[in-house]
Amino acid sequence: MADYYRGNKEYFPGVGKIKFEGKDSDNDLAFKFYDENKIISGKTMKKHLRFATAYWHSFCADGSDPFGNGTIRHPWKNTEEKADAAFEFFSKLGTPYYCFHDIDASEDADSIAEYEDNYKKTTEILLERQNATGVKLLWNTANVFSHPRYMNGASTNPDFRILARAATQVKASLDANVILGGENYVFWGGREGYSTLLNTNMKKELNHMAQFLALARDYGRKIGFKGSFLIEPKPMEPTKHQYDVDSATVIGFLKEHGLDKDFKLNIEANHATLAGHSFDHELRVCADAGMLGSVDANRGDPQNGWDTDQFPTDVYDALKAMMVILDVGGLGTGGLNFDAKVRRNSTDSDDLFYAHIGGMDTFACALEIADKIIRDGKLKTRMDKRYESFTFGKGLEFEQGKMTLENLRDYALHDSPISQVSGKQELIENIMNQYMFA
Ligand code: XLS
Ligand code: CA
Ligand code: CA
Repeated sequence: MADYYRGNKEYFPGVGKIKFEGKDSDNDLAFKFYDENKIISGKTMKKHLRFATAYWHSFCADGSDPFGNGTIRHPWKNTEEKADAAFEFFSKLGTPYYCFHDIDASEDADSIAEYEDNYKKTTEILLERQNATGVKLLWNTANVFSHPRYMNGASTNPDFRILARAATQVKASLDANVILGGENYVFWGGREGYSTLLNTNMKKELNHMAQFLALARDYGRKIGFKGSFLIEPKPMEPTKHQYDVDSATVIGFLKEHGLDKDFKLNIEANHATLAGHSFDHELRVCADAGMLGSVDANRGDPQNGWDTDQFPTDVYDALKAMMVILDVGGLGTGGLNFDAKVRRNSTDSDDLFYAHIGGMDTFACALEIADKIIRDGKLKTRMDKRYESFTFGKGLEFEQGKMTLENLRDYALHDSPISQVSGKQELIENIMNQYMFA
């Protein structure tokens, strides 16, 4: 029996199960670093990394861009064939999870009844294939940004009728999620924002968004959704200004509206770049707030100001991300989703495999190195030392809230002359390289 799923037809015939062969292998269709069974600090790589494949980029997108038609022709013709191709791919590659938008997997329709009916049938199709392969749903979401009706937003639309229409998609997506055993549910507000404040009541729109999210939460909990609701920040594109700019903005919004108990964040590396932050900055902000939910591991391009959704290949960047993830005890019910697409001119079907293999190997390397750095504890010792003055005496009293501003002034007045303390950045960066290339 083949160790991968095949429906009525095989969609990736030249490719078998992708196996781990180690760094000296010259088999392009093998993992060089990702060994799913390898134990890293008591847990397999598979359990640490919780990789997911994205339905939309891999099985829907065709390479088209604003200047040209699609270059990639998919052989699947309907919902069932697409699901067969997707699960064949997941099971050959070995990503234990997948993610989808309602209308990636299911056919859209103007009639709500037809849309819901399609989605119910699609859910059965997906469930069958989940059961056949053991591949699980990391998250799904509703695409309430592509259809022209959402041109002014979904939950922040100035027209209540559109907001209600968006609710039908979110409700149906939560229904599907619960049937499929989804571990999270995502909101990405691509058109929740504005293009000019001259026609926008921002306060009203933000209150509507919060109210809408609260209703989605209440409905989800009512039907038995136990996972995390996730908000995915992005500062712009397609909207000029998106309300969920970055982690700090989203966390403030969730707290202001009392949503921080049920909602966490889904951090995308590419969106961090667009927000003018680093990937590890965005992760760290969430981690420190106890709100790191999941990760879209695709990167942007430092020279482009748009969302290139490329597969991650930069081990240094992935390493800094994994250091944050391991530091907070792992991804929990989240995962590393490749919300990434092959380039427009990568037109062979095996390119999709190379892309994912590269991304998975990149994070496998990052995991091993991050684990070593954390276990060695050298960087942690250095960091702790930097803050040593808060561990005793007046520094400790300050941290414990026992000092007033006058106390601080009096302490400073009687303190001995202050000597400079170096941050040692260059040395630390050298140590990082030593770990990477040891
Ligand atoms: C777009 C977003 C989107 C979300 C899911 O930039 O990354 O794909 O992840 O709607
Ligand atoms: Ca993106
Ligand atoms: Ca994303």
